[in-house]
Amino acid sequence: MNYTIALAGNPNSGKTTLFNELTGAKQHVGNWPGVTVDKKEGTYKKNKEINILDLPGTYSLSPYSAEEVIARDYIVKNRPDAVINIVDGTNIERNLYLTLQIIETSIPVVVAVNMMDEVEDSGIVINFEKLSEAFGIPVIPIVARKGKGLDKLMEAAVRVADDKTVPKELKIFDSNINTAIDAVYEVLTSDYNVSKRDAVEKDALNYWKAIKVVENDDIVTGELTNNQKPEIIAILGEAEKYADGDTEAKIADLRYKFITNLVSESVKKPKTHIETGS
Ligand code: GDP
Ligand code: MG
Ligand code: K
Repeated sequence: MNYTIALAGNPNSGKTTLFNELTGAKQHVGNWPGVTVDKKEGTYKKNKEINILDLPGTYSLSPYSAEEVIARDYIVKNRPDAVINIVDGTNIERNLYLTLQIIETSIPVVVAVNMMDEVEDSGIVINFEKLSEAFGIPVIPIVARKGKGLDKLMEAAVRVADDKTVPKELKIFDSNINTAIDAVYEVLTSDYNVSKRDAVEKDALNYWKAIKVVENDDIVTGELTNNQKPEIIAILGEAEKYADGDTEAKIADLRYKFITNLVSESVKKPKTHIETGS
């Protein structure tokens, strides 16, 4: 069985280091079609049936940069067998913003918490079980630079790919936003019938699109048909009333709140933490 596993993460999270450790020297660097963003592909050095693809480093999956559009299109349209989301453990709160958005695509995903050498040196204690339980996916500590934790990481990635384990539906949004997402989803899926075989993946794509429409995502909104637009404009108008006129800002705010809560429950920082500013 062949697998495609994509690496996604913030810039500087150690994505290239991990990619090089996993693939050894046999990698191919090209460009993503139409843009001069590096596209690196290789095979896992311990199992040649596993293809590893390095997505561009991003903080988010917004429509505003080529890197983010490449990363999200690849995840939602190509649907790799699994995503490894590499996270900088010394900066976990900021990095989990992307994690939430990857989880929202309903793709099998494993979170790799990197830089665990620095995390341990600084006295930060991360409760991996709690994070894993909260997301409903494996969360694995690694030190990419020393190759530590990578066997476990790859075992977990293959496991979620085989089992098609998708993350939990997280309770991030408020009832106003959820009502709008569900209503947009109904509009997006009322137009056509999907075969049983395609239904699960189509549903995941449409649910993701529904979130993006409520976020006022230019690209996804631009793909709406003229039939869909009037109903969707009405749904968004209603949602905006309860979101101080800005559902995009509201959604971002709710994501940050979710992460802040989760981190306060699962990451213990030492009382006298000295910022190194590195
Ligand atoms: P990318 O931007 O995500 O591709 O990140 P890089 O792979 O270029 O890594 C960013 C920096 O973090 C480099 O200086 C790496 O050597 C360093 N780095 C990567 N992994 C680790 C790790 O596990 N521990 C520590 N301490 N540094 C790491
Ligand atoms: Mg890199
Ligand atoms: K560093």
